[in-house]
Amino acid sequence: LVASLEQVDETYIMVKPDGVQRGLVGEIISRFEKKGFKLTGLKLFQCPQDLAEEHYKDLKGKSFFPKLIEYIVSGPVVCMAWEGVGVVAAARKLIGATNPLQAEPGTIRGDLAVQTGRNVVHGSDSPENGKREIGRLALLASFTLCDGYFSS
Ligand code: RTP
Repeated sequence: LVASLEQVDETYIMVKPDGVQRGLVGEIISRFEKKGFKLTGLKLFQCPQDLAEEHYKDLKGKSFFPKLIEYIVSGPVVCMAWEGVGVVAAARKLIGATNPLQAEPGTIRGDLAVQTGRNVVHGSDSPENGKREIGRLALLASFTLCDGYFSS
């Protein structure tokens, strides 16, 4: 009964081009699997410019925006949907602070990165954005979900 009252959310996790190029995809997937979250979608693809700009549109006015878009489209990314109770906030904790030098050891960025502009992974910042980001991928990149294959 308690479990049924808990909200199951979904989050969008993207291994950025540096993470793919450095061979960190398995390591990153493994951290979410070991934590106990459920993988419901996975796709390796080259992110088009317009999708990258839409994904980061809230940062459009920032000085680093052009470099950020250039980085995101510089090579393939791995897009994933992960499901679970509290998954959005927990994923942000597993990922660590935006600046990898400030990210705690034990987090993905804290263990695997040094530069803000090469911080290996993205995670949605709210359940609403998780749904929105996954929905956008479904629409623009034929990203489909496979849920219901086991109950957690
Ligand atoms: P993300 O959206 O990628 O998960 O990252 P975040 O929430 O931790 O950080 P956010 O402020 O949303 O920034 C998005 C991404 O932009 C790049 N960035 N560069 N040069 C800079 O000062 C700077 N600041 C942010 C990073 O790749 C960051 O993850």
